[in-house]
Amino acid sequence: MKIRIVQSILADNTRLAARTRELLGARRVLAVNMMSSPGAGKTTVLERTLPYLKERHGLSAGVIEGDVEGSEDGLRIERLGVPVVQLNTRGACHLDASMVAAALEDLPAEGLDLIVIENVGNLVCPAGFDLGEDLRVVVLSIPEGDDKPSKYPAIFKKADALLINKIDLAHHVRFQRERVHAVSRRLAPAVRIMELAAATGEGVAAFGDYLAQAAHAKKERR
Ligand SMILES: Nc1nc2c(ncn2[C@@H]2O[C@H](COP(=O)(O)OP(=O)(O)O)[C@@H](O)[C@H]2O)c(=O)[nH]1
Ligand SMILES: [Mg+2]
Repeated sequence: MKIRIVQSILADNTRLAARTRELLGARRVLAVNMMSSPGAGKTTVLERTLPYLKERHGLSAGVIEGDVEGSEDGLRIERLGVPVVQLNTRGACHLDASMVAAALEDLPAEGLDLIVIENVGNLVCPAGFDLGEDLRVVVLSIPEGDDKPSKYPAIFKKADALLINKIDLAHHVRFQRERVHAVSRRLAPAVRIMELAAATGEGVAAFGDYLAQAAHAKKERR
């Protein structure tokens, strides 16, 4: 019985995610699902990257913030002048497609080139839920340790891009970057790995350019 219930929820999720993909496909808006453990730097990456996308590439973003409670991250994004919807899952450790579909109704239907969904901080639960995104970006920060891709393979396996954040702390923490590169490439051979320090801005342009290229590619898709 329990298994049937789980299957029906997942089937529903897949259907809703497909609908979102269709909607954003018609609008030619790129959707990005950003995942990491709590504190890896997702919001800081957005605070740096969204202004860069606007200034360098003329691209406008909207953001969906997923948190268990609170609106701190939503307020951080709002301060950038970027349209944002804050979701509270009240205990759930991931966003699902129905939450994202509801949040989309509160973002402008016109004028956005991309939508970034900041998932609930967790390296396990978000891996199982398609939100209708085009790109999955996983952020791993140096202080979390270089063993995370081997210990939480599911999320790294589905990553289109891996951001290794907080490289400014590399001298203080034992972290073998080569190990992370090797394991994540074994899990996801096509993954694009970028190293950055969102706090200082180092490497942010490369990630911004990567998103800009994907957003332009979606616009030109027939
Ligand atoms: N040293 C350092 N700290 C960072 C960097 N990026 C984010 N942080 C800090 O890490 C903490 C968590 O960042 P936040 O963006 O809120 O992470 P999130 O929970 O993944 O959204 C904050 O104190 C940030 O200032 C970085 O590149 N270097
Ligand atoms: Mg955050």
